[in-house]
This record gives sequence, structure tokens and C-alpha cells, in this order.
Amino acid sequence: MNNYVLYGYGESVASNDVRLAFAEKNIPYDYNLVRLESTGDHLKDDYRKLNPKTIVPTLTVNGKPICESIDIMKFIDKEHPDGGKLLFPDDSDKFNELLDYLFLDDKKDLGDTFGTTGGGISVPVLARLLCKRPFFDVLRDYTKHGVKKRKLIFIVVRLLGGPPPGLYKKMMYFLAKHLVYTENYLKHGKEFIYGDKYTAADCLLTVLLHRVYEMRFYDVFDGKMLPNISKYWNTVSTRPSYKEAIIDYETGEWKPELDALYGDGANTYSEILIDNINKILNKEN
Ligand SMILES: N[C@@H](CCC(=O)N[C@@H](CS)C(=O)NCC(=O)O)C(=O)O
Repeated sequence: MNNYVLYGYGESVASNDVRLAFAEKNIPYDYNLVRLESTGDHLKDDYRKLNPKTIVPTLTVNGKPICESIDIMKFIDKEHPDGGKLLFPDDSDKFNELLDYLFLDDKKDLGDTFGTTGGGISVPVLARLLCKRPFFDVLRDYTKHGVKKRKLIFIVVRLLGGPPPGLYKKMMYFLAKHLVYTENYLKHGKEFIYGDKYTAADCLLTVLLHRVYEMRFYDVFDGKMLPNISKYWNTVSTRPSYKEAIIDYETGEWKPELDALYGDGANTYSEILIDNINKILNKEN
């Protein structure tokens, strides 16, 4: 029996992807919380030894690390074929393209795919968490970040205390585009994104939609503009794995920051997002 230890953070897209895969496959594991922006624990030497890119998640299998979330998901799927209940049911171009689109690929730019947009729309919260630390500590730690293009981004965000001007507005356009693409993809009328069976693509999409909800873009889910997404969200967020892998692992660090940003209301950029969605939908019709 393998000994699995998962290193992750509660409100992290890629950690949620992996926890969801573990929950769907009913595989037990030990868990180590690695705090990110609020403390910079992922940038310390002991974690860097496990994951030179200094990002979460990492899974150790009998002490040996596997670093990319998608590789971890593929590994456990292969190790636990589960009588054919597979998260990666085939290796077709169609399935791999969908995974690429939904995966948080740190080599791509923010907003390029739905997967990288999840990070982009989180920047206001990340900025507030970074601001809990003195600027020079952030500067010292992030110049050693294992993903080159993230070094400057985090330092600038800490300096400004929020997203650089224009960036969040741009993210609203990207998010609108990816939501409409997903809405159209779901026109196939099947229960899950890749068809009748739950797959790894559903782990990724559930987590992205959770991020959209968590960032308080509530209108997306009201069933008016994007009915297929609404229906899909209802299906995946009522599966036991959603609470087990996502809600039960929240650190509690995000909620006060979201309250400070938006009170008890919706994201202040909701109208801009909705406007973008409507423009894209109108152009299509
Ligand atoms: N491609 C990587 C991306 C992992 C990633 O970007 N993790 C984020 C949290 S979702 C992280 O560690 N952020 C902290 C940082 O970059 O400093 C994977 O899927 O494992």
C-alpha cells in the first residue's frame, strides 16, 4: 500500500483539482497545509526541495514527489483503476484539448485558457494576503520564486496592493469568453463536460466554477444568461466530493479578505463581466 502525502493549500485551484480527484476515487491520503501569499511557506527551502517550482500541490508517494496537479491525477488514476471508473478514460485529441483548456498551466499567460483565468480573477484576494507581509520580505522571497514569470507579477501586486490597472478589467473579458465557450460546449446536453461519465475534466471545471462563485460572480449561476453552466454547476456542486475536497479544506484566510473587498455583496466587477458576456452572446446570435 502506497503512503500518500499531499502538500496543498485550501483555496488553491490546482490543489482543489487533486483533492477532488482523490475524493472522487475514494482514496485516503495525509495532508500538509502549505500557506502561500500570507506567509510565503511555499518559497522556503524545505518545500522547494520537494517542488523546485515552489508551487502547490505536490504529492509524495513513499517519500518521492510528483509535482504537476495533472500528473498527480493521472498517477492516482492509473494506480487505482477502480473497476474501470477512470478519470482519464481515453487519450484522444478531443479529451486532451479539453484538459489543456481547463488545466492551470503555469507556462501560459493569465487568461489564455479557462484554466489560467482562475488565477487571474483571484488577484484582488492574493494582493490583500501578500499585503499582510512587509514589502521587503515579499521582495526577498519572490525573487526566488521557481516560476520565472511569477516573480515580478507578485512583487508588483504587493507594491500596488491590488491588480495592476486595467488587468482585472481585462480578466473580465477573458472570463466572459471562457464562460461562453463552456456554455456552448455544454450544449451537447450530456450530464458532464466530456459526456455521460464524470472525468478529470469535471474535476478541473468544477474547481474553476467554484473559483468564479467564490469570487462572488453570482449572476453567472442564476440560470438566465448561461443556463447550461447553471445546470452543470448544480450537478457537480451537489456531489459529495465538492464538500469533501473543496469546502472542508478551506483555510479561512480568504473569507475575511473577500468580505473586506465586497462586504456581503457581489464582486464589484460583476456588471463588467455580465456586460462582456452579453456582448459575446449577442455577437453569436
Ligand atoms: N501547473 C501547476 C500550477 C500550480 C499552481 O500554479 N499553484 C498555485 C496555487 S493554485 C500556487 O502554488 N501559487 C503560489 C505561487 O505561485 O506563488 C499545477 O497544476 O500543479
